[in-house]
Amino acid sequence: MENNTKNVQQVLILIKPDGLKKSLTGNILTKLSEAKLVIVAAKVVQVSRQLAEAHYEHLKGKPFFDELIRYIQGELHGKPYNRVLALVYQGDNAIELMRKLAGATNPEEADPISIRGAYGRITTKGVYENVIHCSSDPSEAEREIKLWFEPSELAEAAYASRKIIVEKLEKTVWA
Ligand code: FUP
Repeated sequence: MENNTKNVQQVLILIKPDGLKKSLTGNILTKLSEAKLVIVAAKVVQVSRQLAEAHYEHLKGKPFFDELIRYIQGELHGKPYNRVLALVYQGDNAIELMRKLAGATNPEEADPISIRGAYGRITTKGVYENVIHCSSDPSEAEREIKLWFEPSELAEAAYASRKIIVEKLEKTVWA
């Protein structure tokens, strides 16, 4: 009997500052659309040091860590590319499908038809400028999505949330 069980997953995709500077956003989104997933969230983010370090916490201590933090914060690419486009995709086997389209972490080892193989490079300082980030497994995806997005920013609830009362909240509104 055919197994029709769906394995619906969420995946965090970041188009990194090199992807934005090289004007690859459209190409990357077109390539990612081959996976036939749905977008459940998208926003432009100027990445704080705190967010960068939390996102890459598993790489703390690696020789390329500081340069990697500067890269994701956009310090290697300057204004106005000191930002990333963050997206959440959802669908059956989303992580495996997206990682295949993204290609291997090292652009030199990535399939040349993949996003990283086609557009990535290794800097002289040894950082893989590999154009996009793609979550590696469901628990990392959950950790990352909760780091980058608030529950209200997702068009569909992916994870359990709760309501809290926030008093004395300072927020910026239109002048
Ligand atoms: P990935 O899951 O493919 O993003 O891979 P990692 O979490 O292992 O690596 C995160 C980022 O660190 C990569 F996107 C690029 C950078 N990196 C290097 O620059 N050099 C390395 O040897 C490994 C990773």
